[in-house]
Amino acid sequence: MPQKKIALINDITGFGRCSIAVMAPVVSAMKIQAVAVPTAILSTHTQFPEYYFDDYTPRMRDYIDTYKKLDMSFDAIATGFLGSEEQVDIVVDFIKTFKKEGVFTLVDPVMGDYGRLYKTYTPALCNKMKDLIRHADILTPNLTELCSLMDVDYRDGDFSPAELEAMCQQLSFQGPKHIVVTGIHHGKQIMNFVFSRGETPKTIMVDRIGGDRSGTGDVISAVIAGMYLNGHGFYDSVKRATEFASKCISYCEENNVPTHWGLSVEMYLRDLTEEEK
Ligand code: PXL
Repeated sequence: MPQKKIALINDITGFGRCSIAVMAPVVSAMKIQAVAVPTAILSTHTQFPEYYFDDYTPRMRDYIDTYKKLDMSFDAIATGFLGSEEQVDIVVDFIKTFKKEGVFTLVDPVMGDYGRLYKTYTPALCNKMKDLIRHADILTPNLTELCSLMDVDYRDGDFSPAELEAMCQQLSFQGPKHIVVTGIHHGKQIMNFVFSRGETPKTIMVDRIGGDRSGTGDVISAVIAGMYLNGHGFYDSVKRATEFASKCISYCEENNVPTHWGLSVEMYLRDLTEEEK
């Protein structure tokens, strides 16, 4: 079987293990070739008190043009952190060009966390993210992002399964067949709400270990994309992703890794490599 390729449309951040810096090694461990399509270049991510942010929007069209001219193909497309409204149009154009039969798109509508939007995400950019939803097969919002996409007031974890299902249902009508709402606080546990159109939703509970860690969503999206691309079902993909993230988080807690340094995925990448049958 030829190796599969995934286009990672996301930022490149030097320090902090988020986005492409953490997603590329994760999918590589799953024997998938990662192709970086940068949306911005940062020295550290935006949770640090200081960061250098270089919006890559003006150069993205030329960058992507070479892939068009080379008639390049991808097996999957995963989008994440976006730096400007114009970028959403560029990403939609990328998907329209490269999403051929059998290619799936995972959209992580990165916008915020704990009820707060990230500093670079203006209300206009969040609004524009709604355009991207229509092109997603898989959507991986956290609760903050789900509320923002649905124009619902954020409440920390306090949504019933019926409310979550109704919101996912509405989003699913717009495009994505599979949705996982990640990181919902549920007492001492974290709930991940797994929705697939036409099926009864399921939840995956994991123990809450220490505080929330930046980059967790990126690791989870990468494992889901890799698993799904390797032929696993959506629920199994999410389960594997949450288990892997939990293992990395435990390591970080035990070793006092600061919460904004991202997950120490390097310690467990080998767990993701499946042997040939
Ligand atoms: O992990 C989400 C993320 C991605 N990229 C950048 C970020 C963040 C979260 O803060 O700042 C640049």
